[in-house]
Amino acid sequence: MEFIHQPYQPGETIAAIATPLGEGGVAIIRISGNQALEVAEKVFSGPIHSYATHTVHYGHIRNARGEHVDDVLIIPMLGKRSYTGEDTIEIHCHGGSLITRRVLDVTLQAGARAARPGEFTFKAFINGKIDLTQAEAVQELIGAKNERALDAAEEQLRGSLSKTITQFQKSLTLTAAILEAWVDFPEEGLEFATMDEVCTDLELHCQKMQALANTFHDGKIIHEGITLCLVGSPNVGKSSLMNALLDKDRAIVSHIPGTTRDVLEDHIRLNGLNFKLMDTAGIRSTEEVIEQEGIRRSQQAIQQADLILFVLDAAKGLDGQDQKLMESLPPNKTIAIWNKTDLPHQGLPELPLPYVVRLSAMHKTGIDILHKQIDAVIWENGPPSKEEVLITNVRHKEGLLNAIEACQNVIHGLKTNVSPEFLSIDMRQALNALGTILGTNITEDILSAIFSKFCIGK
Ligand SMILES: Nc1nc2c(ncn2[C@@H]2O[C@H](COP(=O)(O)OP(=O)(O)OP(=O)(O)O)[C@@H](O)[C@H]2O)c(=O)[nH]1
Ligand SMILES: [Mg+2]
Repeated sequence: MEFIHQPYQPGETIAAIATPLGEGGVAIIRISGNQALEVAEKVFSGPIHSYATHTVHYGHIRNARGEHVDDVLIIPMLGKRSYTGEDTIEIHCHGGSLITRRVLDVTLQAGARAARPGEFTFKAFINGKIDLTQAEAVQELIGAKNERALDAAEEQLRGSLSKTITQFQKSLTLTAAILEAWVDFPEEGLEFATMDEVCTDLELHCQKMQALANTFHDGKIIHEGITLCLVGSPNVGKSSLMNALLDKDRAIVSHIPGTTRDVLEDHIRLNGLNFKLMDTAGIRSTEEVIEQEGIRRSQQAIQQADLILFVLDAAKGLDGQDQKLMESLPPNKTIAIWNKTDLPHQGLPELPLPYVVRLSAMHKTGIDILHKQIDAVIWENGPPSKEEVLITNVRHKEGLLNAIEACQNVIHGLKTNVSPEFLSIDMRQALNALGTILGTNITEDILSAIFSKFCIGK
C-alpha cells in the first residue's frame, strides 16, 4: 500500500522527534515498528530487551563508532500497549535542536526510517487502535485554539462520534438485511418487516443523521471561530467600538469622517470562542479615489463576515445613507448598534432588524450587553453542551449527507414500488458513506490527504 504517495510496509520501523523543535529541557525521539527494539538496542547502552514494558531506564546513546552522543532516559512500550499498536521506544534526551537531531540521526543510521507527517497516528489507525474520526480528533486536539474546540476534540477522541456513526450503521445494516431478504425470499421476506415499517424507520434515521449533520454549524464556529465585521457610515464610532471590544488602542479614532481607509484586523477570545474583528472604512458616496477603494474593501469584508455589527450614531439618528446601507445587510446575521448614547439624543427610531443594542464605545458602557447579544446570535438554538456530539469536519458532514441521500432514494423507491434489488444497492451506498467517516472503506489518496496535514512525529 501507499502512504503519502510513497510505498508503505505495515510494521515498518520509523523514527521522529515528537516534541517541538527549539530549545527546551527535554526532547522526545520516538521509534515505532517491528524493529523498534533492535534499533534502540543498537544505540542505547543498556539491555532494553530485558526491561519490563512501560518502565523508565537511564543510560546513554552512542553512535555507530561507539562515541557518546547524549545521556538519556528510555521507555519501552511493547506490543499492542502503545500509541501505534506496535513496539515503541521513547528516548528522552536533552532538549536542544542540534542534540535532538543528532540522537534522531543515530536511530536512522541504526535502521529506522524517518517518519512521514502523521505516520505514528496512521499506524494507530491501520492497527485498529483508533478509527479515522479519532485520528482526526488527535489533529484537532493539537491544533485547538480555544477551550470549546478542545472539549469537542476530546469528545471525538474518546469515540463519541464513532459510537453514534456505528449505531447508524447497525440500524441501517438491519434494514439492508431486510431488503436482501425481500430479494431472496419474496414471499416470506415481508414477515420480517412491512414496507411501511421500513419506510418509517428509514425516515427516522434520516432525521437523526440530518440533526447530526446540522451540528456542523456549531462545530465550525467552535473550530474556526467567527469573523465579525464592523460597518456603518463614516464617523459613527466603528473604530472606537473596535478598540472597546479589543480593550486596546488598536484603530485610529478621529472626529474627521473617513478616518479609516483600509480593513483593519485583530483577534479576541470571547466566551471561549475565537473572533476575528474587522474594522472597515465608513460607507458613503465619495469622489475620492482612495476612500472609494476603502469602501470597496468594506463591502468585501461584509461578504466574508459571519456576523456584522452595523454601527449608528444615536446623536445623529438614522439618515438616508444609513438606511440604504442597512437594507443591503443580511438581517439574520446583523446586530444594529446605537453608539454614542452618552450624548443627548432624540427618541431612537425602530429598526427593521431583530437585534439592536445601545451603547457608548467611548465610555465603554453597554459592551457587556453586546457580548451577550453576540453569543445569542451565534448560538441560535442555545450553545451546545460539552458532551454533545458535534461534527467539526466537512468530510464527516459530506459522509452523512451522502448516507441521507441514499436512504432517501430507498424511501422513494419503496413508495414507488421499485424492485428491492435496486434498493439494496442504494442501501449499501448509505452504509459505505457512513463507513468513509470511520475510515473503513476509504481510498489511500484520501488517507494521505488527511494525514499529511499532521506534523512529523505525531
Ligand atoms: N460621545 C461619544 N463620542 C464617540 C463615541 N464613539 C466614538 N465617538 C467619537 O466619534 C468620532 C468618530 O469615531 P471613530 O471611531 O473614528 O468613527 P468611525 O466610525 O471609525 O469613523 P470612520 O473611520 O471615519 O468611518 C470620534 O471623535 C470619537 O471620539 C461615543 O460612544 N460617544
Ligand atoms: Mg474608523
